[in-house]
Amino acid sequence: MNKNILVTRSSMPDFDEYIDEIRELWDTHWLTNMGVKHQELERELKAYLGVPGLQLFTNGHMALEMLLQVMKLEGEVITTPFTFASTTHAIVRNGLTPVFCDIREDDYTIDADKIESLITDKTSAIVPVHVYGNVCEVEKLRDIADRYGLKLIYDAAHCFGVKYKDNGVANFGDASMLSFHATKVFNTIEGGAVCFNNEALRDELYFVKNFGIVDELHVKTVGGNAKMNEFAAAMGICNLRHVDAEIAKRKIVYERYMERLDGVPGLKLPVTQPFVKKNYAYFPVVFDPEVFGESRDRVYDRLLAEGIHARKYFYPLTSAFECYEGHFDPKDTPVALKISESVLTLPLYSDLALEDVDGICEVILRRA
Ligand code: T4K
Repeated sequence: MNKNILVTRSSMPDFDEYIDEIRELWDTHWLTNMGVKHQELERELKAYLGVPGLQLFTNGHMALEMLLQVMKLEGEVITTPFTFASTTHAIVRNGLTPVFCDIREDDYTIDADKIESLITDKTSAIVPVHVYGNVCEVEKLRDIADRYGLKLIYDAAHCFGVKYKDNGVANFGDASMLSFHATKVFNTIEGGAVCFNNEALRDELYFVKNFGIVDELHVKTVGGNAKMNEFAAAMGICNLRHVDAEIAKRKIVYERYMERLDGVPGLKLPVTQPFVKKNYAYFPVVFDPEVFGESRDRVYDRLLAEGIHARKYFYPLTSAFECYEGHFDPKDTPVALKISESVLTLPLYSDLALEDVDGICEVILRRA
């Protein structure tokens, strides 16, 4: 192959549809600070996601960081190192200590059976990640959180539109963060949200993303600035009209990968979880070099040589980042370490041509 294929490609509405959506902003000159587009998107997302409460943010990271702030956590937070930098950084930037729990071999989510041994009198919360759109063991996690009086806050950055037992996945836990980054199944260019079912969180989140301002005379909390602007919200309004069609197209691409790669010795493909409606956000493949005959890194290099930019999401583990050197030992989570060293996420987006999927699979299977 001699094409430049990136790991993903942003979904965008037709140019004219977006222009129509933003036209009124030239009349109102109201560009940010919870304007009409912001309010409309918030309403529409609540209905689409089936969540009682939702606050929009400038991006997923700030949504998570500010959510942890308003939860008033202290001490230690049990979480996964097999994630994007954001999850761990959000914990640390709140002055909290991440305690890393290992992940499950099959779906790469936090291993609920290993959490209790990590709980101390300093633990205040669990922050699991529905990584790649795979749903965590939500019932077990709820049970542990309840028994130990811990907050349960999900990083659901990958989970737009995912359902578990017919319930929007953002309904689980005390609150969930979604990312609407350009690379996600649903995007607002940059953007994110916190979904919650506790009404008390609504005002807290609203104030914290706008400097803690209540009104012109009152500033309630030490907030920051993480408001979604009107242009981003307008992009979301447009993209939301098409998101079901986008997910359906992703499914076709995903299934073509499954068809081409299923049963190949030494390759572990994404799992199908019971009761889960997928969003086909990522296509992670785990390589067993002994059986497949080639390492993940070798396959990555060969794909790159042919213009195919697969990505090593998530390598290195966040516990191995140089900014955390000396604080954690990645060997404490051996499953996560092994998966991070052997996983490759293949290109996946709604209009990736099926012949390109075939070409990518051919390169993978060719071996060196
Ligand atoms: N928690 C988790 C578990 C997450 O995965 C993330 C974000 C967050 C929290 C934080 O949410 P946000 O604050 O981002 O809303 C990308 C994304 O930037 C990041 O949102 C995402 N996770 C992460 C998994 O992937 P990079 O550094 O790999 O992005 P980049 O610039 O290399 O882009 C990847 C590919 O996407 C490009 O090769 C082409 C395509 N792309 C990229 C951009 C920027 C587009 O098609 N359009 C674009 O505008 O992090």
